[in-house]
Amino acid sequence: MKFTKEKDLDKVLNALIEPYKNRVPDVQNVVQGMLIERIISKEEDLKNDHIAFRTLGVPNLGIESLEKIFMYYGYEKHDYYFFSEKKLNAYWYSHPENKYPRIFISELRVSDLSPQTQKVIYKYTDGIKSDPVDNLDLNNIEEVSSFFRRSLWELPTLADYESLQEESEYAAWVIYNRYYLNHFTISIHDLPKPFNKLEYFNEFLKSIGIKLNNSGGEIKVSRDRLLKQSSSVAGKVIAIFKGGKSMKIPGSYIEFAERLVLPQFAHLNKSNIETRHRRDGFETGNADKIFESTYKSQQNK
Ligand code: OOG
Ligand code: NI
Repeated sequence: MKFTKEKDLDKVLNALIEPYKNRVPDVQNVVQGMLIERIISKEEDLKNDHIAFRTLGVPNLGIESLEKIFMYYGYEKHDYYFFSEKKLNAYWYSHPENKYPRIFISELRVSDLSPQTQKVIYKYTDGIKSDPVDNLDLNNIEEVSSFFRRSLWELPTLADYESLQEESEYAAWVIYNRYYLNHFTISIHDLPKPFNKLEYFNEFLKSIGIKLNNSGGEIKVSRDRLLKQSSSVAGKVIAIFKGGKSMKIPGSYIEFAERLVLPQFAHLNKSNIETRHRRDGFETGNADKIFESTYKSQQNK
């Protein structure tokens, strides 16, 4: 049973990554660059630290709905994070089999927004009368895979998209991009020296033309200094709105993470270091800035 579920999880994760790669040309640029520079010898050498999704905190949707899919495939739920200014909640998840990426799911605290913005969001979500994940057959991989691409609400109008963007860029992102993968994350610490340090890796990224999110500095560092993260600025995708108007809007991005060895394992030999010896989880201060990878302030800089 366990084995079947893991095979299913492999398929679901693949089905998420494929459309993501098509939407984010930077993925190919980074992979090609790493191959040319011989940082990796094949694409499969890349380790995916985590993937992330965004959702709307309204009845029948939100974290509580989306997480059910991953928990069904064996993921376990961990810490809660709160972002007061951006009005978001988030949790992270991990799989006991650590070849699987961690998952970070955030949701917009819709009831904290202005009545006008809430009205725009509810215009799209009011029709959702039951949790769509409850209506999914989680044993049916095709059904689960297509769920992430399927729209749960009507195509937004450009006017609604722009009005959401005024108050919450996150809201605007979700209303158009839905459950498309927001980012995957290249794990840096196991790469060959000197690319295993984010300071150095970022210089490599910039040398191949990757634009980095510099909100709070290019490298976001956790309070314990053991989790370092950086991310690309999301490239634009062509959005076609209801009524046929189109505009280029921020799509998805790539993240890069370096997890340092915990102090209590500092004495271990490099060859004996496993995932459990490194800093796990996430960090509110880092995440708060990483969200901005899809924000105008980063896009237009
Ligand atoms: C997620 C931002 C936070 C992290 O690793 O802390 C994050 C998002 O942009 O949806 O990815
Ligand atoms: Ni992330």
